[in-house]
Amino acid sequence: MTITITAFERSPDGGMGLARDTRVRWALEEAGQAYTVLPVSFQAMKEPEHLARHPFGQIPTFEEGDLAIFESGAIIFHIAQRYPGLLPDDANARARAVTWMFAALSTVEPPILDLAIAKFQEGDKPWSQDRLPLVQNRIRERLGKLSDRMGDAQWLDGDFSAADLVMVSVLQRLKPSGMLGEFPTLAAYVARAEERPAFQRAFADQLAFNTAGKAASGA
Ligand code: GTB
Repeated sequence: MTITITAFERSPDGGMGLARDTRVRWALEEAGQAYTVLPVSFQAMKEPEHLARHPFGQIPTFEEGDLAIFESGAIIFHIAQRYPGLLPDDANARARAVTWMFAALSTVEPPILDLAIAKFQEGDKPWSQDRLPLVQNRIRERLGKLSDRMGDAQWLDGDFSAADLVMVSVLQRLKPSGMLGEFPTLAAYVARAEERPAFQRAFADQLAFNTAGKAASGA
């Protein structure tokens, strides 16, 4: 059965890999699964055909046979459960990896998303400059604790797993801010994950997807 995911027709980041289809592509590459990508424009995202795939009109989504799901975390969890290589076999180790996936999405990602909102959606508000340091310090608080927990470890808990894939994807969103550089342990962790061939393939594919035709059109 063919796996189809959705992605921005053109990601606003121009192929920096920060849109959430990249983490799904990465999981599929780690799992060795071929997939096709359905590009969706901002307008099409809010139309009934896509709303049937994603109730909030967003990307990414995942379809295989009669299964259609959304939410990058749920998609990666599904891939990790269905195919070997992304979650440990031992039940307790698997539970810990799943715990870290939730921690990445519900404890680490929210303050990082808040920074994007503070900069890009609230940047012109009169109170924006007062709020920004508060948002940044909430991120520092989380990253400091994460960095302390990792110590000298290569990965969050034993071997590389879906937990690392999700956590690194969340941390990558901080790259434009430069804040990751304040935490050398985490910067090295992200760099280590990005060296994985599966990430390299996923990144190259999304970059090609987001830049296709641009040179020819002069865009
Ligand atoms: N919780 C959902 C998940 O994890 O799947 C969130 C999905 C989501 O936010 N999707 C975004 C989207 O569809 C794209 S990834 N936005 C369109 C809309 O809501 O109308 C977020 C994103 C967008 C752009 C950049 N960028 O350009 O740097 C980075 C990340």
